[in-house]
Amino acid sequence: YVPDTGPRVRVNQVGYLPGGPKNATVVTEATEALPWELHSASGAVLASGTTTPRGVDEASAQNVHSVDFSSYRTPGQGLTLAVDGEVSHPFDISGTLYDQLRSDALQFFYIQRSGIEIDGDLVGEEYARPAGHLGVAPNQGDTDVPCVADSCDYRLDVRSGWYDAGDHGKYVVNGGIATYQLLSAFERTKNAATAGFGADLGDGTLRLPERDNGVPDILDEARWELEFLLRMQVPAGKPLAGMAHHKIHDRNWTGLPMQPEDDPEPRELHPPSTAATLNLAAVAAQCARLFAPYDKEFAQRCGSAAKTAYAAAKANPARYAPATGNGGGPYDDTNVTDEFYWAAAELYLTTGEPAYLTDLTASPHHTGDVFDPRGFGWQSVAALGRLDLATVPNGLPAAERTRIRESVIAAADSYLAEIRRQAYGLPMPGDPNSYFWGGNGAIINNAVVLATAFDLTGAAKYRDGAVQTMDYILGRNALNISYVTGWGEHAAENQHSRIFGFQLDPSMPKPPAGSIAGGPNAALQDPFVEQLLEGCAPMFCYVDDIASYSTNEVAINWNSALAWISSFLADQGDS
Ligand code: 9MR
Repeated sequence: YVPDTGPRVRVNQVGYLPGGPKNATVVTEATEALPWELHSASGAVLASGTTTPRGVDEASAQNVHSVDFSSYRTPGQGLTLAVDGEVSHPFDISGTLYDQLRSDALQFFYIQRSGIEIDGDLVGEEYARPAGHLGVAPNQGDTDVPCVADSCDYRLDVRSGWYDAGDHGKYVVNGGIATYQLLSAFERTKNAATAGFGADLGDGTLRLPERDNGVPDILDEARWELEFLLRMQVPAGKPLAGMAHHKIHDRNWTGLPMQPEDDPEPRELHPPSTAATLNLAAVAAQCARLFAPYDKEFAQRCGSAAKTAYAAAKANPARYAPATGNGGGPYDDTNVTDEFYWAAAELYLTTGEPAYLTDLTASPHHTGDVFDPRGFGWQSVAALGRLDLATVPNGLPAAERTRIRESVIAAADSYLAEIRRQAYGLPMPGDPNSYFWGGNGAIINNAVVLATAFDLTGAAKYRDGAVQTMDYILGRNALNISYVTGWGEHAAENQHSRIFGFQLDPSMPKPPAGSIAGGPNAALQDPFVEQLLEGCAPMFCYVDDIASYSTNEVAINWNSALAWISSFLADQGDS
């Protein structure tokens, strides 16, 4: 199977910031430098130069050249780059490129909501649907869900939250990291000296039922999940009180497409896990400090849930969710030292209490290297604690703060070095291990570290690294595809989702603009790509087909990364 990858000149199809780096990659057999020309929409030559031959790129197995046209800074629309007889997809140069992407990426969460009617007046009639999983037939409802283990013979009301991805499951560890990233995108605008240029995450900025309620909309959206996470906590008086149930999902997998309100499967609450409990502790602690100015009662509810959860996890430090099961994903994790570190960090940042500081400093992650070359994610969360300790005001001694900040900057330097090595400008090594399930989310998370280094230092090279990372996501890649629906001339639009079933049933919607696909996965973990893509070079191990859940699903934790970075980049404007 050889996909049509269009013109051999690969650009960020969305575009480039006027003052930012402007790089392209050209696929060619040529070994000598080639002339390039930047063209206006009407064909005028705006700039020209010669390419830099880069040899064979490891991840794509392509012979490639790079083009750097950073010195051209004039805003324009519909520009193209011409090299070697080929003309790139069109792109813009503009300081406002990422403003709308910030809101599209965030708007995705509203459309993923469970337990509430989706209002077509807010997001378009094609996305309108009745509330899912409130117990209205044929749904069996999240309002009264039986726990399926011997240890828990009760039922809980665990309505609300977001559907995790293309399925109708709701998983605390993944809900936790996604909520963290929305809260962190908001918290950044309060703390970063480099934030605020056009920053707008306030009230009335999103199309939500809660808009104009005096609370920033991004917090309103996060709260829809926070309320779910709080409901997943085992109530007082029950066994393992204070811990969080790991997940709730269907007893059996359903087929595609399937709107949430049509799901007839029994819903099942799975037993508590230490990882889920610590995720709840961390995110509820963040909630407590960020909601305090807007809703004291809710902030206190979060704060008390965070403390109870943390204590329960300490009393039950090794309850692991199984790696097997049916009807939902496992989100299994048998190393929770990083979750302990993250939770202690968030609780310390919120409360300043010495007990959390003691636990934090005793953690192996406090001084260890928490920044993986292949990014952080739901299974490895130590980086979240480190990033927040570096950016959220706290009472650590100055030398400690310096050490923590330097660790973020050192990680960013290593990602920059990788970007320079990669002809497609990625902050990840080029071997197959970088191309895993959900790798697009992890790639963007490395850009989040780069962006944080920019916030800490003001050094443009870090911001430029974040921009180059988005070049890869938005089209400067071997498949010449933007992985974000609606963004770029040739973009993913058939992501695996029961809700966005257009490819199977044209009466259903496509994924909304701003939905990011999981991305190339060299391990080929679904039957569709196992057959279709056998032997693929890592960057080619992706297909824009609804059948491929291991390369082309939507998910809240990847969209939260996209929301964070587009919020950061929207702040950069013309600079
Ligand atoms: O994103 C998850 C990825 O890291 C795992 O390797 C994969 C297999 O366990 O599961 C992914 O998460 C899926 C979850 O299990 C169920 N809902 C859809 C998620 C995205 O594909």
